[in-house]
Amino acid sequence: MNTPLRVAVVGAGRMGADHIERIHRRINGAEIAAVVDIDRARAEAAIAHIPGAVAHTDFQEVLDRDDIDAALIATPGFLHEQVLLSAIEHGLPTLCEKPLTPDAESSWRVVEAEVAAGRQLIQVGFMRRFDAGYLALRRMIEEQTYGELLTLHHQHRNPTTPPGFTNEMIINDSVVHEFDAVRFFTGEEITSVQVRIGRSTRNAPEGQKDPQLVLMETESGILAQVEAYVNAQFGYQVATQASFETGVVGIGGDTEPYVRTAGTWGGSVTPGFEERFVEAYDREIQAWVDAAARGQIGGPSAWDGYATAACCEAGVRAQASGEIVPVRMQPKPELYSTAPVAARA
Ligand code: ISE
Repeated sequence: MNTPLRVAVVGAGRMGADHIERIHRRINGAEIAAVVDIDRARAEAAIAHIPGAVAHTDFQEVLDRDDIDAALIATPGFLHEQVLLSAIEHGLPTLCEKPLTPDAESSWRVVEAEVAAGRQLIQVGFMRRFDAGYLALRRMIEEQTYGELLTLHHQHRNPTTPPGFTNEMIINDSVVHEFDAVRFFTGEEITSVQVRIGRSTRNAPEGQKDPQLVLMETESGILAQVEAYVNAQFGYQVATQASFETGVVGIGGDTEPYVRTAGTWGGSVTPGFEERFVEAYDREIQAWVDAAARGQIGGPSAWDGYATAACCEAGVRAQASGEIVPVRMQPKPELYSTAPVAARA
């Protein structure tokens, strides 16, 4: 048996703690060797049950160790750039939760650092690429099972937003996944974004307009629209309907169990993204671990992180202007010349 990949998790908040449990309990070929969090007590609590794992308060302490093979970054996006650049400098395979960084300029610096290093080390946490429904739809698009894809209709509904979730975060934190999903489904870049804001729910916090309709166009003219509705109250729903020349395909619909009881029929709604995408997260992290053990990445790249950051930037400008805003991007470096990595089911 090969020795397990020794992983340092950076950030012991909601996603970090979730990934620590995942790697500790369900992922093959990896173990938690370190956790970094500015809050030492939180870091220690996250690994209290994992023998041998060490809590740190600074990523540099991890870099100074010689027994760490890979890093998983799960801190807020504004803290990512420095950790990513150090990871690249040290040749450390890294999975970075989305967003790669909060804006296109800093994401481009990460891409440039990888290009200078001459190898891809950063995988971005767009876990939906590992969801069975997303993979099935992508295959139908590639194989033209129902003819050409014409339009995409996405629903992105969250029950509520955490404190401090701004209007811009609807684009940067939620719609960012839809930008990546459209790129994943179509294999094309997004060329423009428009955002329309109409009547808002009274359940939105001060300053936030919810829901928002986002319309994007791809290089070949496919139109994709997203309803981003992040205070929908009822639960979590992320779904897509795709219209083809000879069929319409839906993914992310309600699943079993289907229950009849007390004069009602139906099932339950998933409460949040951890439950909705639990299998996708497991597959994502397994693919990353397997690839990192070979010094490679096993999913979306830093280029995908940069491209979605450019879409978000256009999206935020479109929120403010109501105009159709072109997505401005640098040319794609040769290092990323292969098509975006698709997960295999
Ligand atoms: C959250 O950060 C996520 O990444 C979820 O997948 C997304 O559905 C949600 O809207 C975001 O706030």
